[in-house]
Amino acid sequence: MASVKTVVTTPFSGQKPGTSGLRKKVAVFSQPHYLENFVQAVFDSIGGETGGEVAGKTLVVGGDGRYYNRTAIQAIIKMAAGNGFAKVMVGRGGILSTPAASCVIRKYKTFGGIILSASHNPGGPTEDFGIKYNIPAGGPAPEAVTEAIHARSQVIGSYKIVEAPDLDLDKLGEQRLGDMVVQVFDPVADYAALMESLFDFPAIRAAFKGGFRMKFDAMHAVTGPYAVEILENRLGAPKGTVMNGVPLEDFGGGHPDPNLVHAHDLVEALTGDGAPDFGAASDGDGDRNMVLGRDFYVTPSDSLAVLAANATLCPGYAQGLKGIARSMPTSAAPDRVAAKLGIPAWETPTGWKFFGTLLDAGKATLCGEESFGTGSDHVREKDGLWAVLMWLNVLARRKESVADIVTAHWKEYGRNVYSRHDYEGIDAKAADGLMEHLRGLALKGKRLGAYAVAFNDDFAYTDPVDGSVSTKQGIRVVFEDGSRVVFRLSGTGTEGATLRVYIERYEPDSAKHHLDPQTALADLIKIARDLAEIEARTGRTEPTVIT
Ligand code: G16
Repeated sequence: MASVKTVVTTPFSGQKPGTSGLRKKVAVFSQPHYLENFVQAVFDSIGGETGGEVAGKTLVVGGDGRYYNRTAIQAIIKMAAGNGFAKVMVGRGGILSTPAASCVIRKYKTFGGIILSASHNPGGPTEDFGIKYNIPAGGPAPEAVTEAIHARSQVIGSYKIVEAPDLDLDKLGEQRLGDMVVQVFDPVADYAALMESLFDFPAIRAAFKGGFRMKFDAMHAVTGPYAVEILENRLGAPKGTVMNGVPLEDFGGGHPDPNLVHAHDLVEALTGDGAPDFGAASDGDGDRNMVLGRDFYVTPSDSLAVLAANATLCPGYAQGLKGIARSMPTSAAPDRVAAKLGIPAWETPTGWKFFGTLLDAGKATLCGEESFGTGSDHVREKDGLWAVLMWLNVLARRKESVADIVTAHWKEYGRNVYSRHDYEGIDAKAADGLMEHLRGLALKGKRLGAYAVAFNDDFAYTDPVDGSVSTKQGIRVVFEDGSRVVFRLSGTGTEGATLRVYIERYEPDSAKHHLDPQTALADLIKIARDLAEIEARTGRTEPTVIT
């Protein structure tokens, strides 16, 4: 029996999980006791009254491979042993994409898992690190759990850890740490098998054989090994289909965020006559996706709507959908598909954790967010490669281009013209002041430019399954014709504040569907800037990123 050491510690302020776990600079995480305090707060919170409920249980651990991943994993394994877990399952090399972690937690019915990632934020010694706990259903811990973890972190006085040499994370198979088993497993195999059970692999294989071409940009992040195995090895896409496929601790110095700005290699590859038919990228931890056709960008909101409308072409969804869920700032394009299919459309706050109860209760099958997240009830996280495979399945069966499929969709349903403007790294006080100012406005019945305001509010949500209430989830200004502007502060940044402005207008006239969204939305963009006094309050005249 290895000896369990109880280490005396004192609380750190600010160990409060945000939209998706605790995200801080590496310098913050690598202070003595910082990571350990948070992990002990997790174990205490999920361990019941006495903390003893983790005894004998299995925990999944893995991360996106960023700098500090291996150090954190060694500490977590030793703490799991110190707290009485029977087994830790860790992805080889410490690698485990967020959706693959959810898959493994569910498949092996573990007592949840700990995922190390700061998602799309840059990695490296001076960059970001993150940690979150996922519950046994496979999804991110709901707010009640994250609040309990935060509360515990503020009163913590000690943590338990086994003193032992580091484990070999690169050797598949079982090792022992005292009484606990450490199983190093192939992080790709279970996930790849799940994908194969959902999608028409023979049809996709035939498309590649027939000359269909794609590029997948793994952005030097976690999806590289998954994409190579699934796209190149199992589906027969030519070698080199996966770009930037080797996970690096600093993501090659890039920003692993699959959008038009950061996935520039991919955007370039998909431009021009000789470009491939299809392009896709995923983020640091593999849960986000961006989808492109040749010279054509698909917004995440449209992507969810198109996938929902075509879902029955995929074997895993051939029975139809139970419902579609989207986050509030996501466009209403998926709602139009739900209405046509006669199934419910759900509107939740931003954050994948809010979809969990709907998926568990069988109220929704597909869900998605404007922030490049799409997924289904196959796991309880958004899933980048899953979305790419679903698109491949639809393309292989419909044998049309991405642009033709999306424009035909707009023709049938009308287009929800949509854009998001991000103002990154603004002063946190100025950002809070701006939100307070918006909260105080009474706009109902007023005219702003050509638009009459139907209502404005701060979005609040009552979960239809468990009744939990979440308030202050974003300011909405909704106009009589259904157009709207939405304002919220990002919950995932680590420096200053990021203001997100979401702009949407419904366009039924297909003669106008080709217009650039920035042009089509110009008057609403101006209304949003004026209303929030963005320039006066933040000093910014233009957004940092437009998607
Ligand atoms: C996380 C959540 C997403 C959410 C996004 C919003 O994404 O998992 O569900 O939509 O944050 O980010 P923000 O609060 O910055 O707008 P990820 O990919 O960072 O885990």
